[in-house]
Amino acid sequence: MNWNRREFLQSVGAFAGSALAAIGLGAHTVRATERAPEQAPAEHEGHDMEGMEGMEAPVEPGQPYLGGHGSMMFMRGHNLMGAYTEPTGAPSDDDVDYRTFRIHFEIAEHELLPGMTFKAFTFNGKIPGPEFRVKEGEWIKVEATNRTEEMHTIHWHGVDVPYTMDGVPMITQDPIHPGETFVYRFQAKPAGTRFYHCHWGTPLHMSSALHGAFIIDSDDDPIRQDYPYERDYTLILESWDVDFTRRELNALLKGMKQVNRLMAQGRLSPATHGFFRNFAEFERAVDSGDYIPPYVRGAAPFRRWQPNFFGINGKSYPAVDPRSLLKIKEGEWIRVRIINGGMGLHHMHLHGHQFVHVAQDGNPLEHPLRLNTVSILPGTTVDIMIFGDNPGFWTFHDHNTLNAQNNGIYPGGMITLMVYEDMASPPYVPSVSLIQ
Ligand SMILES: [Cu+2]
Repeated sequence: MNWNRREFLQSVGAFAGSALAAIGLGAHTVRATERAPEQAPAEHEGHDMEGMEGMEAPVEPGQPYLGGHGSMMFMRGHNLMGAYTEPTGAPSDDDVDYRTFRIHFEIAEHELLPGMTFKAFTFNGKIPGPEFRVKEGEWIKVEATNRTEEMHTIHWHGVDVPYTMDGVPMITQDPIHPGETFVYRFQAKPAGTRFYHCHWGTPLHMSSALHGAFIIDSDDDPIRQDYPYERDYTLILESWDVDFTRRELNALLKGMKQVNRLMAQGRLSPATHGFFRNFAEFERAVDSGDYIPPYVRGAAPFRRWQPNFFGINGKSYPAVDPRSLLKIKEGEWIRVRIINGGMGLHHMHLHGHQFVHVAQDGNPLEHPLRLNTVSILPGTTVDIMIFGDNPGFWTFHDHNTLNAQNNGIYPGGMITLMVYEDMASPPYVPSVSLIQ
């Protein structure tokens, strides 16, 4: 473990102050890492904790604290600023060659549409998070740094990782604390369209908007052999209840203030956060009356979630992200990888073409289907192949038209276009329509 003492916070008060800065006012003191994931050196960037010298480490340097089951680290002083946590369960740097990525959690303001922005949890300040492009069998190391005041994890959805790398809080790891860097190591397998998302406070964190694509390429991809293609596109389907997101972020800020107060008074206890070593302990606490569960108090964190904005790759129609524009030429196959990064069910319909549904959940289908509408359940990924045989401008959209709206106004939301690049003089070209 690699501790940098300068990076610890100076006081509980400073901790509360930084919570305010990060959430309430957006006055982040940290820089966003702009670069997409790439092979990058694991250099430390401690700028968000400057001037915090002289702090006592909450855990002795070098002392492993992730060894036990349900280790309750959450309660051990709470402060893990600057910690660099290496869980067990994967080969060391000496054993295999790792390709290293750095990623961070950050609250960022995001523009869905001109005139419509909202604050959300993000990876690297962007919605969606950066796309990983790796080769099957490659060893991957991801240093995930938490630059927010809330807990997070990363779950590698559909990737067969060792369980200690699975990113499920209190089942496979303690949540990543504010200021902590957690290192995920695993081999990229199996090949296919996969994704990653936060698994802490999932209804809020995953949907708005801690998710991103994790594409594992293979040298002998049967889909590429059957449908030779040069270009592929990734579409992450998203839905947002921006009011829910605002309410939850504000509630979180309030909760952090309370934690800081209790911590200052030395009254922070596991039950404050509903943490128990096992089910029997929880049961006893309820039976004795020492603990009133949140669902009885009516304080369950997942309140009404009614998405009012929908999108693809962080944008709502007519603001189409360039990555979502399906460019095609006559006689060309393109591959479209669709990932449902939210909680809704979407039925993507392509005009003017019969595409081939070739993979489900990243895995090639033995019997591909010719379709023009494909349903994508929450948590699933779908790969389709489109052949360019009908030049024009074609919409590709959720056929649940309630999701093709912006705040209830049609058209909008989950709509993109497939565009033939080689049309000499199209007789009609798209314009922008905001209300119909
Ligand atoms: Cu999270």
